[in-house]
Amino acid sequence: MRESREFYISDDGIRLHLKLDFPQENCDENSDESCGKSGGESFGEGCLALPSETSRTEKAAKAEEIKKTEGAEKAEKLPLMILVHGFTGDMEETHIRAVQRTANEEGFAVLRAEMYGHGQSGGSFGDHTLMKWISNILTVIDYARSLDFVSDLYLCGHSQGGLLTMLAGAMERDRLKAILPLSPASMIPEIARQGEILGVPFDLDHIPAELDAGKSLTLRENYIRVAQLIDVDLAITRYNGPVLIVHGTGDESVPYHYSEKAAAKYANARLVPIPGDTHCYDLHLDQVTEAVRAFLREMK
Ligand code: FER
Repeated sequence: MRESREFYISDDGIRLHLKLDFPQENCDENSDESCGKSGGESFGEGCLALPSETSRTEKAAKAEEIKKTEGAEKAEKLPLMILVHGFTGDMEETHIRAVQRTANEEGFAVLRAEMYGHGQSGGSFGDHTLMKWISNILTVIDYARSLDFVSDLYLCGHSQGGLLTMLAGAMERDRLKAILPLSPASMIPEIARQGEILGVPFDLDHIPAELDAGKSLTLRENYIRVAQLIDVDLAITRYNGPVLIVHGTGDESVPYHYSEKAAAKYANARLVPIPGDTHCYDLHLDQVTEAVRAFLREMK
């Protein structure tokens, strides 16, 4: 049985907070059912059929077989999904946990990762930019590739983490079996170029030094300067693998129509609308997890 782990890796001196969760085996320590453990056979005292020489040999052979099976189980590879939160988010948010559990239930290991300036990772929120997040996710992908139990890699992210998923999909197109941008904030670069961020207009020739990002957080100007350079359309055209986009049609932070546009441009995308739902799926989180479950099942 593989154990969940919480740990840190370094991205050029910035610590990244990660949690790795595994599928639960369908048995527990106290249950003999379907575990491949002792099958109720006993040669101990009080046993009616005392062990003959032959049965001892059989027992040894059986023990050897069990050992081999356990070895094979340990060596068995698993698909792994990297999962990233959004802007001001973290890995413990309800929707992130729900997607993680769903993927675990479908037999995927899940590596939740917190990006620069978020959760327990290093860096301050005010200094975060999409380029720092890109550097972070490339490091997380390299780490995931180094794990010997990993078969196929998947990348999933919510909102700004969904945009990151689309960008990383293009960069790691040969390494990601599928990507799952959830309510991706794919419009950030476009609106930043048009002079708007977080619903607040700004003068393109005088980018404000600081912006109020809510939750008592302040965003600094480099966030905007970096966002303006990001080419989402290029990223979309460079990823030909399967894409699952899930998006609430009542999302007020990232309007649904941006996902319609993105899905239409991808070579191989499925868009699942969540009727009337919000940015973080306050109404129908179950529909989100069912869409993710169905997609992952088909991929396996
Ligand atoms: C914005 C709209 C949405 C924006 C960020 C988001 C920085 C991201 C939301 C999220 O990740 O949940 O204008 O600007």
